[in-house]
Amino acid sequence: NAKPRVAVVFGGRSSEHAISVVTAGAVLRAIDRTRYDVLPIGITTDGRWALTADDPERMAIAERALPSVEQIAEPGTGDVVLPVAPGRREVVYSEAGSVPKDLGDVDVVFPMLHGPYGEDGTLQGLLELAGVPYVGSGVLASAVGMDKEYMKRVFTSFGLPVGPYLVVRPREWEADRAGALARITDFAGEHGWPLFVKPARAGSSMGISRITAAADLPAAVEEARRHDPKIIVESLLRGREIECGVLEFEDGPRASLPAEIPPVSSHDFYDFEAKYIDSADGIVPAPLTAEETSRVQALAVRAFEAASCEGLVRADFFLQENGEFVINEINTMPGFTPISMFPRMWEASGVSYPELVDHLIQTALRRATGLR
Ligand code: G1L
Repeated sequence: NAKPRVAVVFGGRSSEHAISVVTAGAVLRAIDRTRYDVLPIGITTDGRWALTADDPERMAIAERALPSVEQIAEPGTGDVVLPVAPGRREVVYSEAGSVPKDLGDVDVVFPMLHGPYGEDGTLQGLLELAGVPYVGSGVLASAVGMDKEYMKRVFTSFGLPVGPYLVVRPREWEADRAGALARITDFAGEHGWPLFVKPARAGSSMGISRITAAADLPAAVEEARRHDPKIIVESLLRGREIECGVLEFEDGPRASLPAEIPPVSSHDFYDFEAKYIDSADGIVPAPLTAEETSRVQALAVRAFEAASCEGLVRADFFLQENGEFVINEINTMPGFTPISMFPRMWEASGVSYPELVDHLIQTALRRATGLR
């Protein structure tokens, strides 16, 4: 009789707080209320967990103003707590000096947080400790998806082609800056300019520089190190940008039709909402041959398996001039509004947005917590 209770956790201390709120609004709108009860839990920009209004209308962009958890938090529900104790699944909230109030059981969590402490495996670890099933990848795949070095190492060991890269670890930079810079310059000599200098672990595109001369390297490394003391240097991958969605079914992962992201032309006009939320300009399905399509789909499924992903992943590739695909990265929490690439690729593959949300919840409910 009881409907499964879905806690949607969103917002957070991230530069992409508003994107998370907007996306959670779309998910809340799509969840079938005849099948599930919903508990919206927002995390404010200063890190407080709060119950929020179950009101998707207030979670949309209105007159170019971005929504936030602060605006929709239920008064007096300051510190919602997911108790960290196996076997206990109640969500409680407490106000300072009061007895925690039981908000009832949670059967599954839909985590929608960007970047560190959201999609890097830490929230997933908290939910493992609490014994609460959740949508999407577990601790390992989430952490691998957040660390560009280990992502490439995992892909390589599973036979997936990756582009040239070089890692500068914190100790090397601190002990031998000149040696590290020489190593990067040698790398440029071998693979050519431009280089991209990036934080190894970062949620968004922050701290990334495109460098065309050795003189600009020190500043680029320092900038990347502001986001992560470990940095990665990549050469420019030439080719068409192709993405593919992977969804876990009962009999294993399956790939969607791929999409193509056209090269950005600087004078293009971007709708505020489309640019802010996710590239709405992708071509779905990508104009590829049937052979290219099945080849990239097989690589996407292999990437899902290589990183031990669960639920879903978006895999991003370059189709080089020689006809070979190179994997650029995977995203365990891809853009997820109805106009984002992952939902659009599945829509084109016969899975509507509400069906996608339902499928992810069902997949999470089907698996137990613990080792799997
Ligand atoms: F739970 C899922 F399905 F794994 C999931 C969770 C979150 C998929 C996609 C997202 N995406 C987001 O939360 C975000 C793009 C708004 C920020 Cl990472």
